[in-house]
Amino acid sequence: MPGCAEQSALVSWSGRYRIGSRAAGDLHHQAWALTWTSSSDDHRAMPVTPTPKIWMNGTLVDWADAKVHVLTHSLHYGMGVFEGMRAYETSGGPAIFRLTDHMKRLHNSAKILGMPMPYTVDELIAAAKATVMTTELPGCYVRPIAYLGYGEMGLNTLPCKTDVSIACWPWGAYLGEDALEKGVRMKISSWVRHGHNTMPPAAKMTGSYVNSSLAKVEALNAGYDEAIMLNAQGLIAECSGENLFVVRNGVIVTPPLSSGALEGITQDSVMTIARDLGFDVRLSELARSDLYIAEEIFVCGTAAEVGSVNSVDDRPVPCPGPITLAIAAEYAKAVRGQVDKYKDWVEHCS
Ligand code: PPE
Repeated sequence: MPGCAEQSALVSWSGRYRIGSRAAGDLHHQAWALTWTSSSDDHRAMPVTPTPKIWMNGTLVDWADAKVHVLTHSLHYGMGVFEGMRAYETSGGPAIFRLTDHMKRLHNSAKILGMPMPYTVDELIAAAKATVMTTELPGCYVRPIAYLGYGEMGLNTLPCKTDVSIACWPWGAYLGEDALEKGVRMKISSWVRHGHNTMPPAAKMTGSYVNSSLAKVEALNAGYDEAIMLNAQGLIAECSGENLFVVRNGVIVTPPLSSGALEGITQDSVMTIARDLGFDVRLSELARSDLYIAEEIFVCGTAAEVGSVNSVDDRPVPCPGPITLAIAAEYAKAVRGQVDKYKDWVEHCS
């Protein structure tokens, strides 16, 4: 405030927030204005680029017309389920990696939440392929979402109707272009991964991602790239948007669903690839100290693909590790239909 030097200083906090002036003399309210200064030129931004059509409840509508009402039930109460898939360029045109498995998981997520699904897995597969084809892009990110629509309010979801849409857009490297070679800086989050009796981690549901976003933003504001989340027992669950793998004594270990991890489709692909490459792979509990003394750590997910970790809580991790690089190279070929034994994972759109 002008004329109130003590209270007028703008304080930069972690270089990302600016804390504005406190109302002069108003010691009761201490109204600090907190202004988010991040902008879309931030390298961590993941902007959406429009494509021609979005599939909504059985119809391909123009991107600009794919709208919902502000009283859409899921917007208020967070009950929705979604998937993230990638369509890759292959010699046979665009193909969605493990499309059937993603749509089965979408159905399972809805079943866990007790949400009726108005479309079968096969109908959703056909819809996803048709939507990708409208983009005329060689590859893109594909986002199906099922949510409770307009017409009912209140916590009783039984009378609600499920709406489904599928959108596609080009989406770049989720953890940065050099995530594999240079690795990402990880921070153990102060936010605890939700438990099986709060928000079941087996369901990929919209509301759960509040937990992930809290962790992600905390990590970014502290100068890290990504967060590792512990479960209520203090064991490693996963990252805000990826599964985590740790190499110790030559063995590759990743936390299971029971530790609070999503049963990642990339995680499953990576386990198969790693075994086929001759590595010993286990689904097992991990403690944070396993991370600090790991030989290699990598993360994986549909959006992130395979990325290296270069440190956890400022303890350096050897990076990029040879096992990580070998798996990442095979994964990059598999998703593009270049590895015969994984060709069933590559589901062509035309
Ligand atoms: N854990 C979490 C919490 C998660 O969100 C993902 C995917 C995974 C693990 C890996 O799952 P899978 O894609 O089946 O291998 N996260 C999706 C959403 C990212 C987003 O920001 O939105 C993704 O990678 O598409």
